[in-house]
Parts: sequence; C-alpha cells; structure tokens
Amino acid sequence: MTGRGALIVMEGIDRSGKSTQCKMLVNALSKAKSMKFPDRTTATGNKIDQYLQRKLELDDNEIHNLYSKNRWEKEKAMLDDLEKGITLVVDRYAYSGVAYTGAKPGFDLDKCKEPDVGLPQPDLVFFLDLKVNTAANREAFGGERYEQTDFQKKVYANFLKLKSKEWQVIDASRSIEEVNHDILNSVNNILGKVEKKPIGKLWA
Ligand code: ADP
Ligand code: FDM
Ligand code: MG
Repeated sequence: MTGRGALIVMEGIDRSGKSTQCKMLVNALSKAKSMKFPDRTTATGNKIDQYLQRKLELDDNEIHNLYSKNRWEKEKAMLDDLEKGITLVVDRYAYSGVAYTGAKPGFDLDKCKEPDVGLPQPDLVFFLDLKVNTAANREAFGGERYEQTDFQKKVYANFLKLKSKEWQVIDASRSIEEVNHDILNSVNNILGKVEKKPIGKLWA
C-alpha cells in the first residue's frame, strides 16, 4: 500500500498560465487528477458562472461565500482521492478567494479567509508570478468580471501577502516549457515526502 497523493495548487492572476501548467502537470504525472475552482458544473458553480458573466448581480459577501461553498462541496471527494494515492492538481483555490474579494473596497484579507478555514491544506502552492502588464499582452481580456488591469494589480498585491511556507514563486514570464520544467522538478521532489504525512487543515 503506497501513501497518499499530494495536493498541489496553481495560483496567479488571470493569464499567468495556470490552466496551461495544470494540464501539462497532470499529463506528466502517473496517478493524478485535475480540478478547478470555481467548479462551474455544480449548482453553486453555475450561479458563480452567471455572476462572472455579469448575467447575475450578487452582493460581494454572498459571492465570496459561494466560492467557498463551491470548494467545501468538493472536500470529501478531495480527501478520498488523496487517501487513495491520487495527486490532485488544482487550478485556483482559497487563495484566489481571498485575493479577489480582498481587492474590493472594504474587505480585509484575514476576514476573507474565514469561510475557507479548515479546507484540505495544499502541500505545494505554485504562484505563477507575472506582472499585470505582461499578462495583458498575452491575449485580450475577455468580458468577465474582474478582467481589468487596475483590479488585477490589487489581486496581484494580495497574492504576495498570502505567501506561506508551502508557496513556491515561479517566474511565469518565461516559456511554457521552462515554467513546466521547474514545476515538475518541485512536484517530483515532494511526492515521496507527503506520502505518510497527514493532510493538514488550511489556515486552522
Ligand atoms: P490562466 O489559466 O492563468 O488564465 P492560461 O493558461 O489560460 O492562463 O494562459 C493564458 C494565455 O497565455 C493562453 O493563450 C496561453 O496559451 C498563453 N500562455 C500560457 N503560458 C504562457 C507562457 N509561459 N508564455 C507565453 N504565453 C503563455
Ligand atoms: N475567483 C475565483 C474568485 O473571485 N474567488 C474564488 O474563490 C475563485 C476560485 O473567478 F476572476 C475569480 C477569479 C477569476 C474567476 O476565472 C475565475 P477562471 O478563468 O475560471 O480561473
Ligand atoms: Mg485558466
């Protein structure tokens, strides 16, 4: 019986390369699954999707709590997979929750963490570090809420404030292959180390 899988999270501002890198990482690992938050396929996720597309207006507190609920509804499945030895590669997590809501006027970062306290603790968080102006050159922003330069600059600053010991800052301005190479090295390094380690609780 081998040990548990690792919980790996990809974070960063819009266009930093998260989805590209998650896909490459999952393909490179032998026993891995990808996940993304928000998971727009559930009822909660559908409401979030409507909000992001500006088809639905919600109070800032309400949408913040919906994002968290959308993670909690996956908690059991995540723990089950990890226990089975499956490594989870997650495109955004509670850090996005705090960084984005915290970029709105009147929101305090510590207060924003509250609904997500106790979620499965990631073993490794990659912060794909890319300046907002560089990200904006990659591709035009779409029409979704939050896809504006000034807002993204606040989100970026918030991410830097959330850095903790399991974070690894990756220079995401390099080529897709160079970024993937660094990520893969770090992941291969920790897989054996977490096997026997209990899964922790986030911000608890
Ligand atoms: P995110 O999920 O963080 O929004 P994506 O992975 O969707 O970012 O990438 C955004 C765009 O930038 C895509 O067109 C993608 O092909 C491109 N891209 C991703 N990584 C790089 C990179 N390292 N260098 C240049 N372009 C990139
Ligand atoms: N987002 C994402 C939040 O505001 N809070 C959260 O908890 C999460 C997970 O949703 F604008 C925002 C970040 C981004 C949008 O976009 C999701 P993608 O392209 O599906 O990652
Ligand atoms: Mg993406």
